[in-house]
Amino acid sequence: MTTLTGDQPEYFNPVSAPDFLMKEQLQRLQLQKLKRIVKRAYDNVELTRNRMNETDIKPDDIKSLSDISKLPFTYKADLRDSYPYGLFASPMKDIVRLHASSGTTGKPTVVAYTQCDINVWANVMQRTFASCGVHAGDIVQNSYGYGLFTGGLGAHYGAEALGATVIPVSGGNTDRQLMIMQDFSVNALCSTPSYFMHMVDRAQQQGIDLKALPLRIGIFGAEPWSEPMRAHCEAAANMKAYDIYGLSEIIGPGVGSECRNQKGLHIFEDHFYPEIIDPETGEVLPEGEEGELVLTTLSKDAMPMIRYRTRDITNIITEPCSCGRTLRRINRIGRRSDDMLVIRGVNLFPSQIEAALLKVENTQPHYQIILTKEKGLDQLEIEVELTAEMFSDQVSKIEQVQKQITHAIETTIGISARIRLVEPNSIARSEGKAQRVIDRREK
Ligand code: DLL
Repeated sequence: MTTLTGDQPEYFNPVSAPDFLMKEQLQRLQLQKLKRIVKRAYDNVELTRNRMNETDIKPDDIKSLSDISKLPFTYKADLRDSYPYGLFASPMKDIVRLHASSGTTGKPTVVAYTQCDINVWANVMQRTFASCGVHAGDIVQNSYGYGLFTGGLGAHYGAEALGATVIPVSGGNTDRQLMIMQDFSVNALCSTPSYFMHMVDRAQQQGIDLKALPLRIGIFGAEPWSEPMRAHCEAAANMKAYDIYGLSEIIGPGVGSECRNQKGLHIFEDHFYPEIIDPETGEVLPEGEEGELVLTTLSKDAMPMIRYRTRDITNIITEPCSCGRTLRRINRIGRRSDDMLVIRGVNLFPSQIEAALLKVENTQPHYQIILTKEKGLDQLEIEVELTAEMFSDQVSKIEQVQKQITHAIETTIGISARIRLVEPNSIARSEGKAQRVIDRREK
């Protein structure tokens, strides 16, 4: 085990060394790995082999990194269609772990890991923690759900590999979370940002001052969150809040992470090859342009993913990062190509609503978007929780807040919304990913 004490420069830590490879070295490694993984998928996964045959491409045709664009895409539907084991490239005897993500309809999608894959996962999560400033000896409260969701075990193995002390509390039971946070002198917390906001509320109700605790770092991800939400989290607990990204189909958390600069997420490119494509045409876009992130796993043995369509919208940041990491960065993921809401012909994303709401002073990031149809016309209603103090304020003050929010929404997204201010704690809290949108329109 390598000990990261935080006293040395980051590139001095052997664990983080791949983050600082020279571009040519990295690309050489990527090409070598790409050739191997494409061959592995072709030889062992029927779906990939058939798709490659249909487009008349063979593993030997991959001669440079840009040849990746010749390969066919893999979609979420492919995992569903081959449920449960159809995309595995390893025999079951070599598979040591399964995870699954719940789909909106019917069966979950299943993902598999060999022992080598688990080791890679621990490595990228270890590098994630290091990049967020967690050190050996830190106490890490892991409030991501343990179980089929990849958040809990992914963060767990990474924090252990780093030499931190992990508290595997999982999600839920917020009062116990707060007790642990105080009694165990927790330095770093892993959770979804929305669940952390719930903890903040509950702490306030109980008179616990999170700012007075040794908590330094929040490692937040698994759902979109905005810059104003980050400011909220950081101010509530006097800590730094970092964005981490990943998806079960690729590995789980550990695909990318922010560094101390908090300006985009470095992709662990020695294991995951990113491309940005036009989601409509499938064409690769020039570096820097916004589009859909497509990822190819360069190391995953049990279930190689070739050009997986993540549906997550972002862009590659072209400038180098002053932290010294040579890994390319993506901008935070504010939306997915499939969570776009079309309301009266206007396209909008839940994250735009969150950003507009949080511009209004004293609003909390507890909200829900409700879509209905009245006389054939889409109606947008946003329920926003009042804070306890505001709830006891005069009606005129509450009306003023309502007006401010209405104005902020209208000027930001360009359509009018009905704002309903609701009692504190009346919107259901999630222990994992928040459900922001309730669509009651008939399909
Ligand atoms: O959410 C893995 C994860 C666990 C990531 C813990 C970070 C922390 P899935 O359940 O398969 O895996 O969901 C993946 O969640 O395609 C994104 O749409 C969304 N997502 C994940 N991280 C972020 C993030 C885990 N930092 C899907 N910002 C992805 C925005 C995110 N969206």
